[in-house]
Amino acid sequence: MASSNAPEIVMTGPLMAYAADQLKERFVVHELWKAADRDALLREIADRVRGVAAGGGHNRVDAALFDALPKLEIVSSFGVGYDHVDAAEAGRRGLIVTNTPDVLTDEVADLAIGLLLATVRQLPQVDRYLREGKWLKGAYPLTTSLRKRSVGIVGLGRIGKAVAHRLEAFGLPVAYHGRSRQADVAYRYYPSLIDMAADVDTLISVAPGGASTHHIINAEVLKALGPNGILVNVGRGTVVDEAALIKALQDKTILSAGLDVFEDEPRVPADLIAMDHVVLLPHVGSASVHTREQMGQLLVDNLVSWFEGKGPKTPVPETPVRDR
Ligand code: A2R
Repeated sequence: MASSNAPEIVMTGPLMAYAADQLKERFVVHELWKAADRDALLREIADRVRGVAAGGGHNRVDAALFDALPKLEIVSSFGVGYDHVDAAEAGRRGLIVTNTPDVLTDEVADLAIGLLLATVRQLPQVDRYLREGKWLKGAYPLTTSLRKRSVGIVGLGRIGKAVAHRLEAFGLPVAYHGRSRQADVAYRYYPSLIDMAADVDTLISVAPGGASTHHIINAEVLKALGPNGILVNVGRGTVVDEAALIKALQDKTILSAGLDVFEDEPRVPADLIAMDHVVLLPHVGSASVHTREQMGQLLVDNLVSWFEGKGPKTPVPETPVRDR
């Protein structure tokens, strides 16, 4: 238990015990999602709360919450993606927003490669085949292959580069699309996503969510990817026009997809679930004990560092870094 004069913070939703227990030792914690009357709790604590710990993507942290907490200084968010936090608005108000980058990069990149292999070699389907006793009647049909594939990465950031390094080890050519060419990167750059999709047969999306990436992988991009095309998405579901993807899969405009993220999580369209030729994961990119503990620690460390007057450890680019 924190002392009664410890800084007061709000948790917007549940966090893993590893992080929540540390927060409760250091801060007076108000658990917003548990309040019977959320607005009444916010009114009661408005003059005292200086921090927010934001877990996961479902509880929005936006102008309404900032208005309700006029003494707020910092929002420490769990995960590298922070599209559930209105960071631009926070920046306008001089508030700090932090996320948990880097500590999950390798884990998500590993998952991306696993999902790519699972999709190309149909690993979940093959597993089901064996369990259903079908091997006794004959071999599983031959699958497509990673051999001869070329990959376009949408969003060559920290995770995208870690995916690209792994693909190099697999002997696959890599290209990338982003808003700008990266001077220190030898992979082929495409300013146009549709041009890249036309030149490769495998797209891996590791781009963040938000307005600038909304539905950039659309019907035209999928058509350009073509009938041998495979889409892997480990970034954000909103980057892909899910309805267009479903149609492209149904019409065989592309071959298959491996998806760890969806537009309206945890709801996954029945049309996708009904398809046997896609691989669907429940947003588990960073979901190992090791990596989730590192992320939780960084969420805690950002708040501790801030309230010790040492500044935020990993502020997002939209927010000003300011000393207390
Ligand atoms: O556009 P650039 O050159 O700033 O490259 C960034 C790219 N990106 C975009 N690409 C295309 N269109 C856009 N509108 C756009 N906005 C950003 O995404 C950059 O290469 C990449 C993001 O890289 P990082 O900021 O290093 O993020 P990290 O750690 O790789 O994580 C990526 C995403 C997270 O935001 C979560 O949504 C997910 O993976 O876990």
